[in-house]
Amino acid sequence: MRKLYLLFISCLTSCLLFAQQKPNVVFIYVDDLGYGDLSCYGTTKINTPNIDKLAKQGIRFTNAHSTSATCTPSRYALMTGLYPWRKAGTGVLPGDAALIIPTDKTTLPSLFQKAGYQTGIVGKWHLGLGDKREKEWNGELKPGPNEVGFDYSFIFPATADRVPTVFVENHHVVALDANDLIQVDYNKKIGNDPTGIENPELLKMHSSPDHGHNNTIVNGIGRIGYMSGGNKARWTDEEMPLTFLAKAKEFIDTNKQRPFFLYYSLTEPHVPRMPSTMFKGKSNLGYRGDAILQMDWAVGEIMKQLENLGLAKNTMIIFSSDNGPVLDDGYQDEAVSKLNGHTPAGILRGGKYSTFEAGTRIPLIISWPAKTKVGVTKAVVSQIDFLASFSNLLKIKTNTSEATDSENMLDALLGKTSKGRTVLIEQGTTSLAILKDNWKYIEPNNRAAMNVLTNTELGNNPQPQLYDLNKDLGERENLANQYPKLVNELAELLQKIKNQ
Ligand code: NG6
Ligand code: CA
Repeated sequence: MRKLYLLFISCLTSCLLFAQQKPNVVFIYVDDLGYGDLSCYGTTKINTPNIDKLAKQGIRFTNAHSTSATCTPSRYALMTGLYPWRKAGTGVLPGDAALIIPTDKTTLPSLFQKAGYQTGIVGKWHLGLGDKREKEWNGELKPGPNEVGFDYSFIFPATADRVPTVFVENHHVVALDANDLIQVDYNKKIGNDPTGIENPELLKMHSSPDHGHNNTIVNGIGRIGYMSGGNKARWTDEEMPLTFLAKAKEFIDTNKQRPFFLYYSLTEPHVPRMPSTMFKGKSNLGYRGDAILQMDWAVGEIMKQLENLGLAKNTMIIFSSDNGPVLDDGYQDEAVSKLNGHTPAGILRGGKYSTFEAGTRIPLIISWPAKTKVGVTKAVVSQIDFLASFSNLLKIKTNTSEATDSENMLDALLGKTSKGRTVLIEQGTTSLAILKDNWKYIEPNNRAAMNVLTNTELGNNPQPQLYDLNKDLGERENLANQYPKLVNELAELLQKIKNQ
């Protein structure tokens, strides 16, 4: 009897110990930040002291990737552990799209829920809401983040440049007025609100020629799509990051006694860039640079809060971006004219939308002072791997038919090994590439070589492309003709993975 009792006590102690060791996780996901946009990644034109501090106390990855060169597919992969190009309808979503994440499968947040965490999302969502496009914005918006694993959600539905420009907290638009109901339409003008195309004199920031972004004007900025009503609910761009930061901090504070997973998804430096007054003009690089400083400040505020609450040591902070950088993405915000020699993609070629490296090779920093080693790693990891890696860390098994593209990279993520993935697929806007042993093959593609609107090289070429990233990270010398065997091998492997 006594033996049984002792066994029980020792089990209990180890359970409690494990419970204590479970780290809180704050996943900070920023929007359109490039490989060369942070001072810890080498830029001398922007100073990001808070993110640099995070890098100093953790691991900084030089070969980390989002799955895709735009937002929705990268976020789809993060949530599901599946490559987005396997499923139609995972491209950049309109602001009234239906939810594209299945509600009956394991997702990254539901994994944390199963492990006893409180889970929350604050910030950009862009994975759809409800089960159809025609939505009752004034009612219960469901299914959404709360149905795929988040106990708490405070989001905006799509992008900052798409209507409706409102916050949604747990199924409901925040500050909705029953006498001023919201209507949204992506095909035709709705209601009487002025639009960028009809009333350019009302704009405080003009859209770039040919980009669109000239539908309903909200806060002096033309958006994509039309909305009417909800005037009290509409956000002010200058305030929005402060609102998100306050909500993120509130979530941390509410859950300080138990393990929590916070997905804090910032809009910076995505367009429209309209930073808070305290950051306007601070970077000397225009609003894009100012937005990056604002983002760095918000990261610092979260770090400070965790320290003040005594949670810093056992909280893992992950910092990353959903895709590469872009300068002119729709508004005349001086991102190009005030660039001042800054290179948002660092030495990489391409940018947002591109199959070249700058599309998906993004900054990734992981700091968990209690566990992670400190340093810089070349391990190849993808954001799609978080699901399998956390499944391993939290000891929560997923069904073998789920998250099948996600690989357990826990040791690499914690800096215990520099061995990452051997193979990775990169998704540009219209073509795929495969990375293996630092050789990169881009499949031939007849689509345009340039996104002329954004002035980005897309990486499309009717001929196969092969680059040796060990020697040529800038993808300048196409070696496909010199290594036809390797080209075939990689093309076949890509095909095989596509068919899996
Ligand atoms: C594009 C928008 C761009 C941006 C992007 C989504 C045009 C011409 N451009 O279609 O401004 O909103 O979608 O960005 O409409 S993402 O980071 O959310 O993928
Ligand atoms: Ca993005």
